[in-house]
Amino acid sequence: MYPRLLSIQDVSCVGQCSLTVALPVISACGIETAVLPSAVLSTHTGGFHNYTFCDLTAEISKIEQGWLKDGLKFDAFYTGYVCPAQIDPILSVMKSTAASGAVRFVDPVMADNGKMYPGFPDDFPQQMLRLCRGADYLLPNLTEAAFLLGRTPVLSGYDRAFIENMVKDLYALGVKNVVLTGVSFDPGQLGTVAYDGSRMFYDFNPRLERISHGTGDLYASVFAGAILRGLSLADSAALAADIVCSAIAATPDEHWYGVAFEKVIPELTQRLASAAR
Ligand code: PXL
Repeated sequence: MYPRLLSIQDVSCVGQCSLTVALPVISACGIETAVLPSAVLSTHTGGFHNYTFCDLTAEISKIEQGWLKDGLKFDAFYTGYVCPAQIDPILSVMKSTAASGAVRFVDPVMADNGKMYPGFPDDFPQQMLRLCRGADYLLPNLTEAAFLLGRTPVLSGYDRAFIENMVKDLYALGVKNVVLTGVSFDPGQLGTVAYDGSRMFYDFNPRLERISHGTGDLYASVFAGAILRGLSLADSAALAADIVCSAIAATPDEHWYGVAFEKVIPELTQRLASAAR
């Protein structure tokens, strides 16, 4: 099968996040990547101060109708940064255009470092939860995971039991696999835990001391591409983390607004090719 994925998130014209990462990265994984832009911003909201915002909610159902008339179907969906009013129209698109057995990746992009992103209302996690239920792969960071569960984020000082309970509670929301990012038991290491309902897979890398916007989007894009290329949950999570680390290391200091993922696309394609052998 040659899968076609639909990525639903914003276009931040400058800033290396969301669709400007997903489209090249998932395409480089050898997966046909279609896009449904949720909004167009001049830049992302993480550090730029003059961003414009054009909400494309009204376009979603028109686009859906066009696709239905053309008989288009998708084998996979990957949702990221979306607006609160878009949850229902997006659920409708995923229902009406899903090919049989379509896989859903949900990155509940809304918060980081204990705080909601600018412009999202406090009740957004309850809305986002509706998109998360039924996901094949749910990829929250620690802050998003806490908000989805209606809890106060705990960003340090936790132990394995705390993390594993949280991952099991996320799983119980009605998802098939959970990949929790931003987990750290040791200040020098940062990693993820993936859970398929029976096993927990930890993956850690040395923590790179840089604030990097768009790393979650790069992680989710590589992860989705790797899963669709047939890699296992644990291998996809580990590959995504390795690519994010390489991209951060390849990013010049003055390039504060995103990660220079372009430089690591050759590494990504080589890793996928050797995994297929
Ligand atoms: O990387 C997540 C993201 C996506 N889209 C927009 C954002 C952010 C994070 O700040 O602002 C518009």
